[in-house]
Amino acid sequence: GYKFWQTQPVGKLGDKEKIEKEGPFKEIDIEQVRKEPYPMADGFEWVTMDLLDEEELKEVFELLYGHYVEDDEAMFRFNYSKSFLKWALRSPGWKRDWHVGLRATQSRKLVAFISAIPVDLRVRDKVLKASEVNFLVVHKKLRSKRLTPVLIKEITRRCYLEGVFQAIYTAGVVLPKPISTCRYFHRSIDWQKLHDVGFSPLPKGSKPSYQVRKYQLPDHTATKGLRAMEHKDIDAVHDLLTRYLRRFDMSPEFSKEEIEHWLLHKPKEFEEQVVWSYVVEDPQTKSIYDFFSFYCLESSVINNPIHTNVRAAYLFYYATETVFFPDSSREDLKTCLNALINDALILAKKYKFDVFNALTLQDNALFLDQQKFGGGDGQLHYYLYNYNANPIAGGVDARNNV
Ligand code: YNC
Ligand code: MG
Repeated sequence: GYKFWQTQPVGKLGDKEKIEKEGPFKEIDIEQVRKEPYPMADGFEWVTMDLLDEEELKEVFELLYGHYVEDDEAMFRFNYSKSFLKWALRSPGWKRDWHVGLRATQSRKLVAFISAIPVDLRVRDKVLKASEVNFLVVHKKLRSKRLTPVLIKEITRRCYLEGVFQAIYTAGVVLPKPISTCRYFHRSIDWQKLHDVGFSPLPKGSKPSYQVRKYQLPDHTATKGLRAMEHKDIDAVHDLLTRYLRRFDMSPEFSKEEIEHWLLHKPKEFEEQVVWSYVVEDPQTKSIYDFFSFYCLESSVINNPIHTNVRAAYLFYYATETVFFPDSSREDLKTCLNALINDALILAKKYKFDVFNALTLQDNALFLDQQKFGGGDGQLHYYLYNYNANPIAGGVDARNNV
């Protein structure tokens, strides 16, 4: 297997040997990188999508809407909104050249897509000028024709030409070779709807009314000083999150501009709200002690007479000053995170989400059980391109589950 991947600068699946010196698999000489796109099969041609253009954005939206990631039983398919795609693909430093499409020459129809955005990625003590590759999709009628390796080679070429020689990406499938693996956990908010669409089975010996009661939430949040994040909080959140993320082996390093982009909702730019962020402000000192965020990603329900969409909130970045207090214990962190995440659930209910999802990363193990999350079938594998590094336990890039 892995006819393509075995030719690429990535680790081998069986390899268990400790890497003594982490670093690139190969040095790239920009002069040696080919200047023209890879040859494409007859009848298809490369295009660079212009995601500032509403029509082209809509074409990418529609390709993903019909053909992107489904669960194993083909009951649900991710339904990324156009606002989400603007948010995810037009982040600070984004490059038009990294929005790569494939069109059928005759009909002009968009039949495949792959994208990258820039990221300063810290792996242990090294910071890589990397790209984050996402939204790889091939039209259902063109599957198994080996278009994927060409799409990957083309986005790699375009990254190399910009002096970016490493990448991070995630996938549900196993490829050579995961640097980390997380599991999805789900916390029902509207259990009845999740049951009706076939997402949540009725546990043996239970009744629907028990399940509904189990997942009930209060109408109001409990944390004193909790409020929506504002523009004036950017510096404080940037400082807190930067210190918090240093506790993990791998994380992005955010600029203030990136904090603003990824965390603040801009009603003028986005028709639909994509991200919700909250801070906890001390009433006396006005200092920010905690913050959390979640984003909205709906899934289409593929074959249901009543429900067309499941509205899911995904836990995004969070941080708390608790870990930096002298003498603070793991138990203190656990108490604090449970209070924060319970409020996040209450807010998600207020904003009409059906389910709240989180991965087994960062400090999430401290609240998943207590907040009634259940383990899902889905796994998410994290990969690095052209970087040889030892496996990483927890603490990966939360943005990469988009
Ligand atoms: C996948 N998800 O193993 P071998 S995730 C990477 N990521 O190669 P064909 C994948 N590779 O085994 P199909 C992959 N899925 O021979 C399959 N492959 O070495 C490999 N689904 O190609 C596979 N989106 O074109 C095999 O397969 C080769 O027609 C076969 O197309 C695959 O965005 C796909 O799940 C996934 O649209 C496009 O099934 C298609 O089946 C599809 O014959 C639904 O391909 C949507 C879906 C994937 C979501 C994602 C991250 C992508 C990362 C790509 C790798 C980036 C590397 C870094 C580049 C930059 C470097 C720098 C600097
Ligand atoms: Mg194909």
